[in-house]
Amino acid sequence: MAMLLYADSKFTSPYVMSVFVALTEKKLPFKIQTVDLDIGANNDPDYALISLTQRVPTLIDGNFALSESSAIVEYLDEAFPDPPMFPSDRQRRARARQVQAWLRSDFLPIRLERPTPTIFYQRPVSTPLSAAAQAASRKLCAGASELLGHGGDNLCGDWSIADVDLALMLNRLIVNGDQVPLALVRYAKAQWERPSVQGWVRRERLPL
Ligand SMILES: N[C@@H](CCC(=O)N[C@@H](CS)C(=O)NCC(=O)O)C(=O)O
Repeated sequence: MAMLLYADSKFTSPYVMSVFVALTEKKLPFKIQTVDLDIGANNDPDYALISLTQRVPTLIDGNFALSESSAIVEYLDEAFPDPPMFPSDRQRRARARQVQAWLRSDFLPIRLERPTPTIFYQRPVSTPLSAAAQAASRKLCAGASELLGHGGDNLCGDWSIADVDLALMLNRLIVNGDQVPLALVRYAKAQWERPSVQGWVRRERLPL
């Protein structure tokens, strides 16, 4: 039976994107059910019965419902190991998970001032970054440059889902014309060309 992915109706959630990419990479059959976050449909009692967090993404696999994007991707990776979403080497895998957790728990000023509709609806903003967002941007670029200092195409050797998450965060800055080192721009661009990522980027979207 096809799995069901609950997604935001405008397809701008970076967390839904991460799960979409994992399902697509693994060529798993799945359907998408949209939830209109603009009207708070995620707080409807019916959705709360399905989604413990009342957020998207939530994945339904048979009678099992799971929220939190990184938990979903790890679940998929254990249930359907091929192709893997994380490096096989333990320390590289830990690094990929660290990056995922870091991107989800930090960089709030960037997320607020450079929201994902600026990427997926190609509507860059002209407001300069606040001092807090500039500091977050410096931290992000320093960390990403350090992680990619090996000169390879991916964060942790082989491609992993953390590359998608990092490219998304960098693109928040890049598409809005904020300063990002050229090596990171090239990295984000290459990651963005991945067919599974393009499958999300090119989705038909409702008007903003
Ligand atoms: N940590 C969660 C974050 C999920 C999240 O923040 N989803 C947003 C959309 S991007 C949402 O559902 N917002 C609605 C709300 O919180 O009311 C994950 O990784 O899945």
